[in-house]
Amino acid sequence: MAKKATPQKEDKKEIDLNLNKENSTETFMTTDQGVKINDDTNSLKAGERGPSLLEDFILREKITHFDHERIPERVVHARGAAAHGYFQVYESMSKYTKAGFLQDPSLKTPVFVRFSTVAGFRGSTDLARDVRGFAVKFYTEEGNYDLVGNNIPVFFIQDAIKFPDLIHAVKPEPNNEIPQAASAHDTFWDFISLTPESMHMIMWAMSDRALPRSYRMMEGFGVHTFRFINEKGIAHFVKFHWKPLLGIHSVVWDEAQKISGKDPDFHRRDLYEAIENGAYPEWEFGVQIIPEKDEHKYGFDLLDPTKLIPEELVPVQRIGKMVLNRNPDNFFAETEQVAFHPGHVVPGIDFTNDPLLQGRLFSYTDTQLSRLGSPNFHEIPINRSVNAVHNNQRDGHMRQQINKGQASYHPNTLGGGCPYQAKMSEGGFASYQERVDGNKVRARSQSFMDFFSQATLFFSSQSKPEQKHIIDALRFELGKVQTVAIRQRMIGLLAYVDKKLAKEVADNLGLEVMPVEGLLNHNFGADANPEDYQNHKAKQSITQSPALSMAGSAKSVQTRQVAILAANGVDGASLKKVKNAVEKEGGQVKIVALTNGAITDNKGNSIPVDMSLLTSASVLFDALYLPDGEQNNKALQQDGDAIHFINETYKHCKAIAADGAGAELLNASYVGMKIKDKANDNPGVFIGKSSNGSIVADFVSAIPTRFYEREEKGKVPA
Ligand code: HDD
Repeated sequence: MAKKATPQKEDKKEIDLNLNKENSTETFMTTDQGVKINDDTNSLKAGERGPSLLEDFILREKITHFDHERIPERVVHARGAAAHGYFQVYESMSKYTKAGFLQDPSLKTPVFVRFSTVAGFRGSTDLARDVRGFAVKFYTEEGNYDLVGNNIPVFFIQDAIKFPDLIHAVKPEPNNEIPQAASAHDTFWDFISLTPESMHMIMWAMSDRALPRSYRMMEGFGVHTFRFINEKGIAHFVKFHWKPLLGIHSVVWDEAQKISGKDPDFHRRDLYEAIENGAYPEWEFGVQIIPEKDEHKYGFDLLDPTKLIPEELVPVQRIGKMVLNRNPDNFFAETEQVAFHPGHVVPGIDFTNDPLLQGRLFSYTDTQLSRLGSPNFHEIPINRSVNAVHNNQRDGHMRQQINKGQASYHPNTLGGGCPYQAKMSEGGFASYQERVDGNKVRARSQSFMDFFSQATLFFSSQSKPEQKHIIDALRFELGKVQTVAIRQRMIGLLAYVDKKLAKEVADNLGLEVMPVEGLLNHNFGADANPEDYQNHKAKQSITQSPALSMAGSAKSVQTRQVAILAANGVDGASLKKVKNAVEKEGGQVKIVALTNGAITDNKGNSIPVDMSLLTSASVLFDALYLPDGEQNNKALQQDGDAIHFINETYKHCKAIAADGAGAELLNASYVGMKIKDKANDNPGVFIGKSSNGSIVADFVSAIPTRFYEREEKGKVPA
């Protein structure tokens, strides 16, 4: 069980941000120069019907500012949402690292966390099939530490030099900018089919991990192997994890596509509302620690970002907790302008030679220069360190700091030698002294040449429904690819992962499984001999890793959304009973009715409606309850949207309960046919009487569960 966090006393970052906050309440409107404005709605003109005058500084200022409001969006991870919070370590990690924020369990380190999709533009949908960014900025007393990770523990490529190619391939195609926020197109799969190292990541990206139910219900990973360094200078390798306390949950693909239409802000809204409602998202911080002597113990290279260390081999120690408890005040100022960088480290944490990480260490500052426009982006309030900044960097666009004194160089005497360099004992950062020896070569290590064994491990570790979803995702994605040769090459690659998987995808595409010709030729320099770079499928010490499956994840009703379909005449007691039971467990209930406004129950009481069938959809909920009442159920039976709502809830394998006459409404839907089918045991469908309590507890505990068994019983028309 997670340990309880102590209440927050003082958040240094919040205090720091407050210095820049503006509040217009009870104030006069002014120009940017502070001059009070008398008329903000009419421009200055030569006569009421005459031309506007250049002299109108109020008009010019307002329009000029507007004209320059936009900045370039992030080249990747453009769409995201963020929140403030804090991190607290459970016990001192001094044995492994001297990082100050990992020493003292009573210390709360402020954090700002941004979640994102990768491929879509800023205005794209949250529910794209995509990797999710999980970037954490720790405002530590020793400066900013950024853990810029994803919700998937591995990556597509082994070397940063291929990153622009990967991203060009996945982004909308350059001739017509189609498709938006989707990998299901020719250029992506063309690149992937020529990049066998991506196959492990592809298994993850085609799994339901790429369709999170909520940012609050996904894991985070630092991906690369990093180093912890303790006070004595002793290093350990470390992999970072974030474990969500609500468990890991996903939606299904059909649902994701529909959410994208019904509420493209689904994840953003979910995060924002959870925090506004005081249901603060929480993750435990996990580490896998590997002594340096074990560097070559695992049959794969710790520097290879397409590999993970199975938790069954090196357990994840949960060493602290992160709580997100405050929404940003201003999306642009905070969420948009925050600048993360894997190179923002503090003493006690250092890099490894992972060639993907090494390239990232260049890219992030570089991209901020074009995105935020100045080397002074560290002075933007959301980015500035809570530890004071003193150095000889000077000037540049939009400089905020007013550096005093004559000397802006080091060494100096005129400034008294200040600012001083800090000894390691005074907290100065000194890079880990790793011995490195080698020829200067443009090459990849032979130890990276195992492209498939962990892809196979991942696929074999999935539950049956999870495997089915991967197969369906590949059928969908490759089915959207127009070039048959690309589909064929992909089938060939999939056969290296799992023959049955390849066959099932091939059958759907009307193709045969055939070996890939010249599989690896494309991955090396023009003069390289492909024979030197053949895949060696390494023997794995395990064939199953249950931690890779979401099937056994913790399930909590907290913050889950339940729809109650109701109309006039609803049995008020039946409605209230389930509403109260759901809310008692921390779930939320919305009354969905034929129209907005209010409905009247069987006792004449008015019940406010939360959403009409027009403005809601089953895909926005986790479960459905049909309360008792003759009149209301008759009215709903006549409504096609109500029937569709039920069918779709069933199709997406969610819990459904029907109380008393609610069963008649259920019978009028497709589910009715399933109920009559004696061979079907109707998992997740609860029919009975709420008055004797028979269905309430079963339904409530089923809310976070998906009953994927239903998918084996044929497709639901919805
Ligand atoms: Fe990256 C943004 C995560 C590889 C170059 N990356 C970015 C963000 C996340 C990641 C979460 C969004 C940060 C935010 O919310 O502002 N990136 C990763 C992970 C990778 C990875 C986990 C592999 C393990 N990235 C990667 C490579 C390169 C980049 C190999 C370039 C060589 N990433 C960038 C970038 C971005 C970025 C272009 C775009 C916006 C930004 O940095 O601030 O520099």
